[in-house]
Amino acid sequence: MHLPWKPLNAMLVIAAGLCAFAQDAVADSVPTGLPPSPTFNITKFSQPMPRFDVLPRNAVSTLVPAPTAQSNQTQQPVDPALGGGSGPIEGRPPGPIWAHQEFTRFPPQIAVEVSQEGAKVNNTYNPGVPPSLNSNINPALPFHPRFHPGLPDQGPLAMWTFNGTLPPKLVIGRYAEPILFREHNNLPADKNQNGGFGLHSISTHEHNGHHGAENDGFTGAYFFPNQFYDYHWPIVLAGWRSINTGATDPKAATPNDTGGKTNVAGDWHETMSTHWFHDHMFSFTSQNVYKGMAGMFNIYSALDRGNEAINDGVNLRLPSGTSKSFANLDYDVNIMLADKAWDAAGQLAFNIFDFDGFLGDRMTVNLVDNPFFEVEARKYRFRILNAAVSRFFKLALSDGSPMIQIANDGNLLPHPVPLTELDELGIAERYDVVIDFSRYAVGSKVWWVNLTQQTNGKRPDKDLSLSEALQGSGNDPVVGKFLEFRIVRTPAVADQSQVPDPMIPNPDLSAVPIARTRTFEFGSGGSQTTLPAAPGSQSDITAFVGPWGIKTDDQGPMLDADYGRITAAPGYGTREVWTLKNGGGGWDHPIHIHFEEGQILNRDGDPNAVPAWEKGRKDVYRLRPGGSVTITMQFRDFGGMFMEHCHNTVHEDNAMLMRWEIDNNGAPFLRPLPTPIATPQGVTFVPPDDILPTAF
Ligand SMILES: [Cu+2]
Repeated sequence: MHLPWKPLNAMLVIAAGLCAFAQDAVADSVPTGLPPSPTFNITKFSQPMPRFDVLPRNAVSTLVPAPTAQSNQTQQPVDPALGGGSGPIEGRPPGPIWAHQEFTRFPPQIAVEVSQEGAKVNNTYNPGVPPSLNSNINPALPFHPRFHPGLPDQGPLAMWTFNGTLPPKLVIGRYAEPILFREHNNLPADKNQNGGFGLHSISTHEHNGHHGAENDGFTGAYFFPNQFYDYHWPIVLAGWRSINTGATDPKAATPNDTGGKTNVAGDWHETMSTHWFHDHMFSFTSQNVYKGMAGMFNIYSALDRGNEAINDGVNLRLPSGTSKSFANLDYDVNIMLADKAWDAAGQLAFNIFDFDGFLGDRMTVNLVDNPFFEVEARKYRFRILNAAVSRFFKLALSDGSPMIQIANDGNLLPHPVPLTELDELGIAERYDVVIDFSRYAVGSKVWWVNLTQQTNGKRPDKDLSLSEALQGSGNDPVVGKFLEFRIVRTPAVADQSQVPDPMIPNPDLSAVPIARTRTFEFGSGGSQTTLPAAPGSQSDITAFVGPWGIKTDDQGPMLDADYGRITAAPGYGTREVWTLKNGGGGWDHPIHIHFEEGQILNRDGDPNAVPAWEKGRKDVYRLRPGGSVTITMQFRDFGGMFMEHCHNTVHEDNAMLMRWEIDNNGAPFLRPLPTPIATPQGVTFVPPDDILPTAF
């Protein structure tokens, strides 16, 4: 409360009278804790599902000012609502520690420039496909920021998105083509202008980019209205410093523009495909992501190039299309699942009082309510993202027929897995599946059904059978059919796609010695050891108090988040084994570890308990009630500070998050790294306020 930009916890927000919902009006309505979202008489499957809005890929020369390795500290006046005075135009922390690592080696080749702002009409929608492949949506018509044509437009304070518009945004990238992602913060300078929830300071995480920490959206490296932040995404294969350094392995390659490919350094077993990016503001991630700060990022490679016709012995030829050398979206569809709620005026609503988690009572796909999607009678790939705050989804087709899971999180699996019901999809997890619609008659319909009933933010109640879910659940309106596939025609061009086996085997770490083992227990009853602190001091800014916490290596209390605390510091280049334990209480926690992809060695100590769809690389590990997951990772290529946290974002915000960093025992990363303290007038650095005994 001492600084106008200090993150406020919900209790302080109540005290300040900022909340849109009087607490006594929250009459325990299931599942939202809010009055039920009024239907406005809209019906399911009465509007088309929009494909994502593809962000322009511009020349780097279009960026003014030009991007720089170190943060651009050119001064500008600061709005009085942010304390006045002057401050830097770029919110990235200054100096060499937060300079883009390997900026000269991997100079940006593509600029993607976005603005975080309030909802407005989209007049430049680019779905990347013709209307025939987008349920006949005419992209030339204004696209309104609304969940359904029968609902009002979202106001600029209710919804904050990339470029302020819908549909959600898609970035197209490929290996060896570094992207400079410049994000402008055009949110209101007055933090109270938030429609009842959300915070105007932001930090965008490219989940799970293998980039330097300065580009990871560190929770404490946030920036303010009227500033920008340059994120440098080099898009390199992990291991590029030590494996295949001569770029001679033909499977480690990137698609060129003419149907061929160019070799790149690194381990092809680390090739990634389906990412997303989202806000990571300290203690406000749940509210900001719910408000719309989320997009997806498809990464293309010679293995997964997004062209199903090129037969070069490397290309896996997954469903996509044929017209472009790479990144055909015709039959490769991004899907963002999120439950939402709205108030009596139809404006997005959020319950900031429930620290167990927040659930909506309306299902959205690509941020519209229960839509339909027209498909051809052929194979499609769907990249399914769970972008909910606290909800798990379990998907089946309404006729009980199979899907083929080909990827988990960002990574193609070693082998495709046919499934009639997918596993529960935890928050932030991604499952890529292939559905073959050629088995259906033209004119027929089939639906995606959510089988998971959830009425509490802690965890799912239960998974229903398909027949039960098709009846719906009186307790949970998000159970049941949520997307209608309409099989509208046979394809004009024969389906040339394949689902090959094998796809991408795991990297072989067996020759890398295990340097350390660590244990992290996730549970309730968190406490904060660095508070109370003097007003305006480091811990007062970096630490938070909430019911959730993490206990490390069985030492001390279950600790609340403090991004000034170093919890773990694996040595650069080393391999470690981490066990993630559920602290009990029947909760489930989807745990996200930034930067490095992990392999699950066992569940609950049993290597045979790892299901086939979890046998690839992962970045989110669902613990399941009472369970544990043991994983292995290698820490390499870049340095800096990263995070590990629950991706039930309400748990993350209150305060189940910790900082780890890669220890190089000296330059260029320093030991330990100083903590950035963000203010609109500039970022300063302070030493860590706490280092756990087993960190280094
Ligand atoms: Cu959790």
